[in-house]
Amino acid sequence: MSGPRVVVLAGGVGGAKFTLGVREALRRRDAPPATVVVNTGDDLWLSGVRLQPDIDSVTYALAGVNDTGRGWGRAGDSERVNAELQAWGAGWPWFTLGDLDLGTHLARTGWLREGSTPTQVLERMAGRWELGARLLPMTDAEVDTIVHVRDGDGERAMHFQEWWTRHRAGLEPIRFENPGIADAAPAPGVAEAIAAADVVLLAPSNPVVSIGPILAVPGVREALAAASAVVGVSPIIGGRVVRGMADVCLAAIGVETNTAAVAAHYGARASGGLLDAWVLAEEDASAADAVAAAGVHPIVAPLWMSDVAASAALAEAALAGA
Ligand code: FO1
Repeated sequence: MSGPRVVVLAGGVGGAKFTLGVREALRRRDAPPATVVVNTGDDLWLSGVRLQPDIDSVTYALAGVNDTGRGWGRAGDSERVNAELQAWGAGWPWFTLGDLDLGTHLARTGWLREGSTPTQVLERMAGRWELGARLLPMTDAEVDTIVHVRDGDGERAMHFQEWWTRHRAGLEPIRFENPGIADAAPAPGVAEAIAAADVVLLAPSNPVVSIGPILAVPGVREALAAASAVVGVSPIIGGRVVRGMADVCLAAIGVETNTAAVAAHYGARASGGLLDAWVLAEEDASAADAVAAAGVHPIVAPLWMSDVAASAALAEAALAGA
């Protein structure tokens, strides 16, 4: 096999779709499979089981068993156990645990309880399918994302999943934090893969709650500085977020919802930031000059990942930029 060694930093639905495209693009080049470093800030304990939504979204998508309509969980899932949990008053009434999905959470939780690390559990789970990529959690530490929201004159804190799935991001966030992350280490293989990569791709995932936690793991930024090239893909198309709540998250950290502002948030490598190049949507082509002025090479490309072919074309554009 020849071709570039690629690492993708990913989270959520955007990360999963983009990873499918990267796998396809690398297959065409006969390049080695990508290493995908996945956000674990979305993880939570619920009804005694450990959920890893972003890891599951990427795994299910690569395995071809994901629910493409909802964007999370397993295709064709049922909710019998969920109904029973609700009858017991267990879990969260606004949060659905599919039956097949629960099988994943039970298996994972059992292995964690038996002493396996999240990295070892993910390796075991990924071995069930021919995923065509190596998946790594960003860290083995539990660093679930907590959102601090305004509450009257004060503030209160809640898990990211409650803020998103219960309140649909409707409570104004003041800040996001991942308690314990300052003492966390990258999962085994993460820093090594990034430092050895020919190109690291930042998926068009939420810059604050998906890519943000990965970058906050001590050692990840240092590893990125050693990578040959770092190319980011804009999560903004035509001045809007494609889905999810990145606009609300960006506002909370003082970043405008436009592609040049997000590129500036990541920063140019030449001035202590991360990026060598930034892939932005054709709809935002007028922002290319601002991106270039910030020291980042702009690449204008179609950004809608409507199917695997479109995702692969986007991945090709990002790889070409490196
Ligand atoms: N999102 C929802 O909007 N409602 C749900 O009930 C829900 C359940 C759920 C269960 C397992 C899982 O892996 C993901 C789930 N999601 C649900 C998606 C999730 O909240 C977020 O979209 C991601 O964490 C953001 O990337």
